[in-house]
Amino acid sequence: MGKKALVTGVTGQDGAYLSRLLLEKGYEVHGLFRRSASADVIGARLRWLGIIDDINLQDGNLTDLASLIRIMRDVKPDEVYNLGAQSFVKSSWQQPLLTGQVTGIGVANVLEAVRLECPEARFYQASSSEMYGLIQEPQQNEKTPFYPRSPYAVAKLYGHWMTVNYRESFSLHASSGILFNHESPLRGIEFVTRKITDGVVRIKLGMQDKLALGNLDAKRDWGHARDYVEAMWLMLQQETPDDYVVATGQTVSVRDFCRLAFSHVGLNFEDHVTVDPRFMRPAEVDVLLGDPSKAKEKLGWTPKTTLDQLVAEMVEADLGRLSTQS
Ligand code: NDP
Ligand code: GDR
Repeated sequence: MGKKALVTGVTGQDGAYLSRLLLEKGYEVHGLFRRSASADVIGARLRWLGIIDDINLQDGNLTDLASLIRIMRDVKPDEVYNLGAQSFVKSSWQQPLLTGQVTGIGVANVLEAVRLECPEARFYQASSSEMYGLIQEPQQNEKTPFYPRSPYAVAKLYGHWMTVNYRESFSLHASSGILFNHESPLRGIEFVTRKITDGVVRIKLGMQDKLALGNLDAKRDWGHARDYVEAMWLMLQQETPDDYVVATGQTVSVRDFCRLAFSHVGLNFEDHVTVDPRFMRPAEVDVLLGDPSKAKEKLGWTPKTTLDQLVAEMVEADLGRLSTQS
């Protein structure tokens, strides 16, 4: 019998790539799916990957503990991947309490449901490099102290420590992946990389002339989501649960990401990018740079996709999407 996995956040970027990976490995995949009035668009990523009919969608919500208990009882998963979150940092200042409920308390809800209904299941928590925030070391590893800079990061820190605490208190096989930014053609349109590749293509096709962004000096360690979901799976295949940084070990500014993306279609970003204070944040994370040595050594994980390949894939995907509309 193949293993059963439950993925929260199944309709998001990582949920879609992880589900495809698990299906390829022969898992029975269940996904937590929250009811929406826009049901026709909500499964778009799973449809894009051609896997929506292969996933058992379970109606529930991270804020509704009863629904999580029911689903754990019905499914009895071998592995639980908690990817669901209010994941857009900028919105977390507009909706701090909701972000706390979903991104923070939501983790406690999933852990409780696992503890009560399937304590043998292995659990993965989607922790974030945002927890390093105002960085305390130039390159961040599992031992670097945290200094969150947004309501989102504060909520993630709670989820991270709850994962560690449930591992230590109840001997759950609970691991936390501290993932640095990872992108793909399935990235949400409001995140800066996808906003840029979508903007590049609209400008190239004559649909617009300018692209308004915020802080061009921010630097991030950007990898490909397809590579990063493999690290999630590898963590749950280890005998002992643990915490791992997953990153490329290279950091690049938003400005340089623009340069790469515009030049892919033969344009100069300086002719088109403007800075708009609306996209600045009340507190910024200036630079993130991860040290993935532990994941390399213990999981045998390395990123496969270079930044140039990532940018090219994202621009090409947006060209494919938008060419039919221009
Ligand atoms: P997305 O924003 O693409 O996906 C978030 C998912 O969470 C969606 O499926 C969304 O459902 C779901 N969700 C939101 N609120 C609820 C709720 N109340 N109940 C149930 N589900 C809910 O995120 P990513 O795929 O990019 O990221 C996956 C996880 O990894 C997140 O926890 C994120 O914070 C974390 N992370 C991401 C990184 C990255 O660079 N991508 C880096 C580090 C951590 P719906 O489709 O209905 O909105
Ligand atoms: P981030 O991603 O906040 O790192 O969180 P995002 O792409 O939103 O921002 C990255 C950096 O780019 C700067 N920036 C802009 N950002 C957006 N969204 N829009 C703009 O116009 C813009 N201009 C400049 C930002 O200020 C920031 O410095 C992502 C999410 O996936 C989180 O869930 C995850 O935990 C972290 O990555 C790791």
